Amino acid sequence: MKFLTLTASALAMSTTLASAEELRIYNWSDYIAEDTIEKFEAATGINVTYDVYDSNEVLEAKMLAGAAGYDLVVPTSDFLQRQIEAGVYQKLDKSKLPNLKNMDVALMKGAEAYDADNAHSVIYMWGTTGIGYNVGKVAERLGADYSGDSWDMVFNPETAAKLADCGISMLDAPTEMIPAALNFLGHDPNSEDRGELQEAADLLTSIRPHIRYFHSSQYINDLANGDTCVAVGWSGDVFQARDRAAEADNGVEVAYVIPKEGALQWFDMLAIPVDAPNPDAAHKFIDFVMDAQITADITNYVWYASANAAALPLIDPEITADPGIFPTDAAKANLWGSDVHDPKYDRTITRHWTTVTTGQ
Ligand code: N2P
Repeated sequence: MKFLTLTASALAMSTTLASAEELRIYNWSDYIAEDTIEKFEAATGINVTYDVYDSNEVLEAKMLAGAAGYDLVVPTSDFLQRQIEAGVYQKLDKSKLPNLKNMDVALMKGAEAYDADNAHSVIYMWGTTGIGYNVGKVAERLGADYSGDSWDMVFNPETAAKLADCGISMLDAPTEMIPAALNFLGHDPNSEDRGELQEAADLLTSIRPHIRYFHSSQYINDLANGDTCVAVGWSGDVFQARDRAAEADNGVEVAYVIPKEGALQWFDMLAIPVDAPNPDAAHKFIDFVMDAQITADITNYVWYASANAAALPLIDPEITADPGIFPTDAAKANLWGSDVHDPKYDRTITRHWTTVTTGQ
């Protein structure tokens, strides 16, 4: 009797194990709708483990080390390209991705600059790196007629000094911040000129005393609560801050601006590591998020632009009409993409960034 019971429970256990298919996702923080994972689990019976990061460098270190155990990750396009070259990602099996037909052809064509034939990746969301600010506090310090549409707000030491007391934060993203400083100085944001890079680093060092912190996710709540008043940040994150402030009804008005000098435009890409334990489930998830309604739900929650043409009619008109999320053609003309640079350039950037952030 006892033997039989044991056998029965052993059987039950192996059935559970067989049916509990796992999918491990590693994505940016604040980058998915509240119900996306739940809906995917309900639709497929696959259990999802969902971890987050807020830095391409952190993701890259894990990917290059290998055996991270993830089935799906979301590098930004220039990082993706370098990681493809390092052999980190597998080719997608497009026969498993019927919803590819929903993607915006022009945007996917743009992403081909980083991944030929879109062989390894699909655009998850895209956006810009601009400035989020507290409208009231900035007006108090710079005057009501300060236009707030320029990198002057953070890169001009005199302006930054006036804002320092209410808190300026900057992304801890060297490959985004140094090019923005280059652009402000009138140089090509992709410049590899050592002298120009030094000038950009010097500019950042000169404003360093006015920067409260370098961090790439904390600024959402800090802006929303009025604990900081200016953040160099990612478009959707700043809109989430605006949304959180409105929900808290705390009198904080947050605005996002793509500075008139221009800004970085990036694509975040869904990609499957070569050593993914469950690439089949990863394909299922990619196809799931390319569903028009699912991706519209994500954009409606995180305020990042979708590259899914079929989803556009399902996105809140407030979002599709906002030039901070879907830039106007005039603003688009000033956006730049991030080139992939050689390892020597990367070491230079890393060295400058250490000096800027630690003073050493
Ligand atoms: C989401 C940040 C995604 C933008 N919090 C970074 N490419």
